Amino acid sequence: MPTTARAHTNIALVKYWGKRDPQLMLPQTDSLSLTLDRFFTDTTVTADRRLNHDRFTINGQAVDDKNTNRLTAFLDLVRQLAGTDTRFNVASTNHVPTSAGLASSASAFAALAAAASREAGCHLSRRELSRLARRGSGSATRSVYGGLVEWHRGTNDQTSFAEPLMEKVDFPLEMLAIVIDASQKKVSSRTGMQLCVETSPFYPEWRTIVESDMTNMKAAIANQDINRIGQLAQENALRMHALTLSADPGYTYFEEGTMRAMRLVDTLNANGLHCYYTMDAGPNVKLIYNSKDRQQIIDQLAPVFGKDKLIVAKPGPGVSITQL
Ligand code: 2P0
Repeated sequence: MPTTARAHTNIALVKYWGKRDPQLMLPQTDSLSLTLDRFFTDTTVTADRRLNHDRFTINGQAVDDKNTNRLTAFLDLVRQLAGTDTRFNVASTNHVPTSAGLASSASAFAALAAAASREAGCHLSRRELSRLARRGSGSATRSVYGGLVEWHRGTNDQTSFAEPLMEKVDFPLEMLAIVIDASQKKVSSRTGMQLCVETSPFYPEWRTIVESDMTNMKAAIANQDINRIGQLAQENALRMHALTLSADPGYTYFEEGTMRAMRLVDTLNANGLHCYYTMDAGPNVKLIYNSKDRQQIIDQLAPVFGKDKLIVAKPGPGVSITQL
């Protein structure tokens, strides 16, 4: 019987940017994110004893050799857990608004971890699932849970997992993605973060900054203080991006449109319409604001970026086994 899981992507408010152990996928720092309702992956896994290698499709297309190797290595971990050598047929569909460039390995590996482990006969706890998803992609560790989620960096495979801070977000925190460029990113997160760890003179400082950002962000969440959450997320994102600028060779994920969005948000803020920005390993900008201000913010952004480039997302749920 096939098993299907659905997982939603997440956007970090305190970013994960660097590994301490690339083999075990242990991060350098803790991180904290918001799982979103709007972007998700459905993955169906079918154990098939007749196969002599795993087979993968994403949105109906066969995946290339590099990704096949990465996905097979992940399924090897699942087989190890389950004590089986069965091969799997994996069909994954990303539900992301057309060519938004926001597809994420977070939802992909969280859904694959859930569907494959269940199909292999393992009934993992959510903590075990979070640890397993981590081995596929760091940010997937957090997508096991809904709402506001903390990933403890831990010191080994057992202790590096995510936990929910607030699974059901009961205050009006919202995000809006401005799609600046939907094409493939030029420097992958994996390569980019490793370069920063190895070459940015500011990297040691980043570790210290994240410690205080985690403390301050958790306090802001406890106070349901959306402006403070936004301010902290914006500062944290800028400092993460300062690592890319200060790497050797230095580079940036920002494009002209990214800068335009940042400046516009600064102006809105100065005029009393509170919203804050965060960027990940790409040029797209995500705004953080109180949902009551959504329409006013859209009215200001739409003439500059186009209404079809603005995607509103609310807090979303954790991973689940689904029947399609
Ligand atoms: C994050 N990002 O915390 C950070 C902020 C992007 C910027 O996690 O190498 O795809 O698979 O662990 O998780 C993107 O990196 O990287 C990411 P791997 P991943 O969300």
